[in-house]
Amino acid sequence: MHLQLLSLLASAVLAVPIIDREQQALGSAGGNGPYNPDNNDPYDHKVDSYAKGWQPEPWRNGHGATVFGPRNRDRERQNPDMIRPPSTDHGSMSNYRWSFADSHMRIEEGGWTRQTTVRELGTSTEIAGVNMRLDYGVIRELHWHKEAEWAYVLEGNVRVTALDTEGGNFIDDLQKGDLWYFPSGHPHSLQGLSENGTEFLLVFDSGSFNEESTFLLSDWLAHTPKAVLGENFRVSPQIFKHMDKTDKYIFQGSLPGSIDEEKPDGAGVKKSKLQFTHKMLDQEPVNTTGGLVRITDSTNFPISKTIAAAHLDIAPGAMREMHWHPNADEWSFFIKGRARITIFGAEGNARTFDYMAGDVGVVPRNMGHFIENLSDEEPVEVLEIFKADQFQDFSLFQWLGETPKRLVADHIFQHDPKSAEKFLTQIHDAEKDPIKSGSGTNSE
Ligand SMILES: *[C@@H]1O[C@H](CO)[C@@H](O)[C@H](O)[C@H]1NC(C)=O
Ligand SMILES: *[C@@H]1O[C@H](CO)[C@@H](O)[C@H](O)[C@H]1NC(C)=O
Ligand SMILES: CC(=O)N[C@H]1CO[C@H](CO)[C@@H](O)[C@@H]1O
Repeated sequence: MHLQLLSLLASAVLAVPIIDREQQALGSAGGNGPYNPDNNDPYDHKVDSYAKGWQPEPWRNGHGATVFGPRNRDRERQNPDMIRPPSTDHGSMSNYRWSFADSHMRIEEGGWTRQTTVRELGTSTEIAGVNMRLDYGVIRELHWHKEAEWAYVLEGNVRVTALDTEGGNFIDDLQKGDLWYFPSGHPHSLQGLSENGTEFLLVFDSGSFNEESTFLLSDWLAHTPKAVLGENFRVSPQIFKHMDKTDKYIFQGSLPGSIDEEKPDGAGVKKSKLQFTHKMLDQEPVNTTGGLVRITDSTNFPISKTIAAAHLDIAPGAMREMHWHPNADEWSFFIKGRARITIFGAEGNARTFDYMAGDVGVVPRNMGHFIENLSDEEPVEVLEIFKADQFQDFSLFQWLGETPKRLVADHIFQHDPKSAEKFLTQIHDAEKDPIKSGSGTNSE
C-alpha cells in the first residue's frame, strides 16, 4: 500500500474525533454517507449530500470535529465541499458563488426582477445578471442603457422590439432556449406572451450594471416640461395632462396581437437589416461522450460582439473536462442539477464550490477548472457566459496529448514509468471531449 495512505489510516485510528449525540442518531438511522469520523477518502470523491439528505460534517481522513455551535443545515447540505473541502483545496480564494435566492426581489405589477452584479458577488466584475419574470401581457417598458444586453429565455414566450442606429425597427417572438442581443444604447422593450408570460436571464457586459438605473421612456417624459413635449411631438401640451408622474418600469399592458397585426406601417417606417435574436437550443450540438454543448458567439450570431456563450447539458455522472478560458472571465448560470467546481488560482491556491439551479458562478480568466455533475440521476444544465466576441477554451487533455510524450512523462511520472505508459496511451489521440461521460474508473 502507498505510504501516504498508510499514514492517513494510522492517523485516523489514533485521532478518532468525539461523536455528538445527533451524529449517533443519524448513524443509527441508516447512516450519514461518507460523513463520519472514520471516513477515509484519499481521492476526494464528490458527494451529492443534497439529494441523499446527508448532513456534511467537517471530518476528513482522520482530522476534524463536529460542528458544536449553531448551524444552517440546509445551506450546509447545498455546500458539501465548503463543509468538507477536498484535501487538495488550499489557500485564500475570493468567493465565486452566489444564489439568486439571496438577491433582493423587486416586485411589480404582474412581474418581478432580481439581480446578481458586482455588488452581490464581488468577483462578478465583467458581467452582471438579471433574472426577470413577466406575466401574460406584462411589459418591461421601452428603455435603453449603456451596457449591451444579452438574454436567454428560461420559460414561456416573449415579444421583443428594438430600433437600430439607422432607424430600422425589429420585432420578434421568442420561446425557451432563444436569445436576444441589444448593443449598447439601443432602445428596446419586452412583453410576456400567452399563456403564462415568460421568465428569462438577462446578462450585461459590465459587472456594475444596475437594473434600477436604466433610461426609461416614462421617466424621461415625466421629467421634461410638457411645453417641450408638445413642441417635440407637434401636439398640444394639454394631451400629456394625465400622464403618469413616475416611471412604469414593469406593468400590466394590454394583450398583444400577432406581429403582423401590430408592426408599424407608416410611410417612414423600415425594417431593421440586423438580426437581434437567435435560436440557441435549435443549434446542432457539439459531439461529446458525456453531454451536449452548444456555442453561440459572434461567429454564428454576428450582432453579439461583446457576449459569447455556451449551453451545456452534462449527463448524470459526467464532467465538463479540465480547461481554462484565455479571453474572458466565465460567468455561469445553473438552470438544472447540482455540480461542483474546483477553481485553481496558481500559487498552490484552489477552492471548491458547489452549485445548484438558480446559482451563479464566476471563474476568472485563465484559472483552471472543471464542472462535475454531482448527481447520478439528474443532468446539469448550465450557461457559460463571457464578455468576449468569441468562445475560447484550452483543454488540458488536448494540450498534453499534443505535447511530446517524453516531456509529459517527465512532469507527471518521472519515477513511475508504468503509470506514465498508461497515461500516455490514454491521451495519445488528443481528442478534445468537452464533456466526458462517467468512465466507471473512478471507484477504488
Ligand atoms: C400556466 O400556469 C398554470 C397555473 O400555474 C398551469 O396550470 C399551466 O400549466 C401553465 N401553462 C403553461 C403552458 O405552462
Ligand atoms: C459522436 O461520437 C460518437 C463516439 O464518441 C460517434 O460514435 C458518433 O458517430 C459521433 N457523432 C457525430 C455526429 O459525429
Ligand atoms: C461514473 C462516475 O463517476 N459516477 C459517479 C457519479 O457520481 C456519483 C456520486 O454522485 C458517484 O457515486 C459515481 O461513482
